[in-house]
Amino acid sequence: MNTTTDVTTDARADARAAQIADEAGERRFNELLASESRVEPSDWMPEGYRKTLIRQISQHGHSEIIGMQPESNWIARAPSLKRKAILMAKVQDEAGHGLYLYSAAQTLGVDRETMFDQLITGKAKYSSIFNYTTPTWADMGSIGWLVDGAAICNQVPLCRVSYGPYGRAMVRICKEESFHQRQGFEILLELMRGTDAQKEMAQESVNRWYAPALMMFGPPDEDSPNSKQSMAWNIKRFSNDDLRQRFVDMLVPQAEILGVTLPDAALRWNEERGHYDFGDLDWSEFHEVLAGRGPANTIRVSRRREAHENGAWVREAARAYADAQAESRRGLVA
Ligand code: FAQ
Repeated sequence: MNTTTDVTTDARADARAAQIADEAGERRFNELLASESRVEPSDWMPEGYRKTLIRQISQHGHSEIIGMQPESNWIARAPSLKRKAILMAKVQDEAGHGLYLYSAAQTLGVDRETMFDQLITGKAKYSSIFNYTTPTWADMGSIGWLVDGAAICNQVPLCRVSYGPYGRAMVRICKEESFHQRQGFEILLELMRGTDAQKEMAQESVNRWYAPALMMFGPPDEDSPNSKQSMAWNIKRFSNDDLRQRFVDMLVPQAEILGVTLPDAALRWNEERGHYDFGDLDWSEFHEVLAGRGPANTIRVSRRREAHENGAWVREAARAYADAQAESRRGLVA
């Protein structure tokens, strides 16, 4: 009996079978991408694809969760009961978006505790925009109009992302984001139809949010290390600069209706290109914010950490309840 030879032969056969399965999986994966079909959790996928999706979806989920903070700052101070109810509903929607996104990321094999941990220890990124403060009521208008507006431009193409659970989550998220954008526009419109002080408040807020909103699309294409591969995998459908251009083209006529001035002296229609030209952004500010040195990075992460710690008893209770339910189901089966 030659056990060593048998084991080696078995290992070789297993490796060969795994290789054949990988080759077939890769062929099918490439076919799915070529035919604009969805890749589902049970399908074979390259490790890099899986990691890229986990990175992007979890960052996106974290952005929704951290993005609740700048607006929740105004729930208790909203100028009327109607505004308070609308703002509460919007912030709740953002919590919901975070949960859909975390669920989509979980289908790729990362658990929620790991994602939460990365967020509260400052290891995970979330959108730069939520590190800016909201000192005035008009900021609720600017967040809706500019931040949700940028989010829609970026996220409508994500409804066609190649990964099924992410694309399906995005369909619902985008419907809610477009409502959010309109409510922000309406806040600013009402302020711009108000007193001089209200008009000034709206303009001052737009002045602060405009450039950071343009930076939400990420660095210029030549400095975007992930774009090329993400576009080849049908994760990103347009480059950062293309989406930024679309956003500016969308904003200019809306700013005219509002009567606000976009704070960019270089902004003008370019007949030849069929687009608006706009000025350079201060990318050093973007990198400062990403490095944790934005106006509100510290407070955003520490608030989230506090909320997570304060919610420990809820997680414990939910776990105990789930265990009791499972136990009673086992009792019924036995
Ligand atoms: N902030 O190579 P790229 C919302 C990072 S949700 C922070 O171009 P990629 C709803 C990037 O992660 C807003 N980091 O990267 C709402 C990468 O770093 P890494 C969030 C940024 O992934 C509204 C590095 O720079 N939306 O607003 C940012 O191909 C109102 C190099 O960049 C999404 O997440 C940034 N702005 O493209 C909630 C949409 N930009 O990871 C409340 C999905 C870039 O290699 C109130 N995400 N970085 O260490 C995406 O489309 C993409 O991930 C991009 C970045 C476009 C954000």
